Amino acid sequence: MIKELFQRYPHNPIISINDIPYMANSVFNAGAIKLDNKIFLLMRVEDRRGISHLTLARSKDGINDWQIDNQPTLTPNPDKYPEEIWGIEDPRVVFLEEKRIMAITYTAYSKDGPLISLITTTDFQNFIRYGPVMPPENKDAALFPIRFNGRWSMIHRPVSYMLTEKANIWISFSPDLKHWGDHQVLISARKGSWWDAKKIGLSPPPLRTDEGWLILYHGVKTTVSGVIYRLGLALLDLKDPRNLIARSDEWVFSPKESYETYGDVDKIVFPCGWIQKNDDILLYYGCADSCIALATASISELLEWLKKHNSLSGGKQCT
Ligand code: BMA
Repeated sequence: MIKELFQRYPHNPIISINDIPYMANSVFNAGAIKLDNKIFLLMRVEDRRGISHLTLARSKDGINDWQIDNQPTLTPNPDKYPEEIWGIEDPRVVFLEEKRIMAITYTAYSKDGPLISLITTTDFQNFIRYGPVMPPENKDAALFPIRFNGRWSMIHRPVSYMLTEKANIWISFSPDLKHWGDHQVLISARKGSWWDAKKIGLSPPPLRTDEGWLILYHGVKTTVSGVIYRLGLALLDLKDPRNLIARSDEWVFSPKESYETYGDVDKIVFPCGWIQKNDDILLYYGCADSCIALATASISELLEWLKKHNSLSGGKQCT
């Protein structure tokens, strides 16, 4: 059998609703970060009303013995932040090296649609809320850990239904994390029967490698039996992330196991976090909007594969 690039942990899922110490509907899409030699997952938990909040889990090896908070870590605060009325979802956690703080970008589900909000913290106990940083409709945002020519940079995914049926990945810049500009399209959704036609969005935050910023993104294909969320790879220039160096033609990970194909929303793999351990990565992904699973991959193998499957090279560009 041909070896897949991502290997599923054999005892998946690693966290499901029965592990949550209070009543809720589902636990899925989690941001991930390593702190004080522990791996932290900031998990999206959907309550039984349908409103999501974020709850922290921690483990020494990032695989077993997850200690989960007895109560939500971050709850929507619609009194002060009305855009959080229908919940907070899908966090991406990035350590900002120069400030030595964690930046959490997440979806706030407002009455005008989903938008991007930002929170910073050093300890997951005290939080500084920046409020909305991108207006609706927008999702799937993460910061880069460093500045580029003095400016912070964020990848995100706005949606416009005016002229295009597609939703593309964008990149923007800010001097202070609060005010964002110089917006431009970074990666476009493909068309027709492609696995990433229709909608694409950043999955975990960009990962720095010797060859560039490694991007894992989700692509949505619409079929008569519903949507399929799969994952593909891209690479951005280390010094100027506006330059797309490579983009995979094929997907690299797709729903296959029963916990990925059946749940509140079928056929979804949705990572919001990954942790680097030397050449390996631990990828944490939401499955069918119902539980959290783990897959591993080798960074050098991903980069090697991406070179061979780069749809931007050799005139193979096909949309
Ligand atoms: C996306 C996001 C994710 C969700 C996925 C599948 O738009 O809202 O939170 O996992 O849809 O339902």
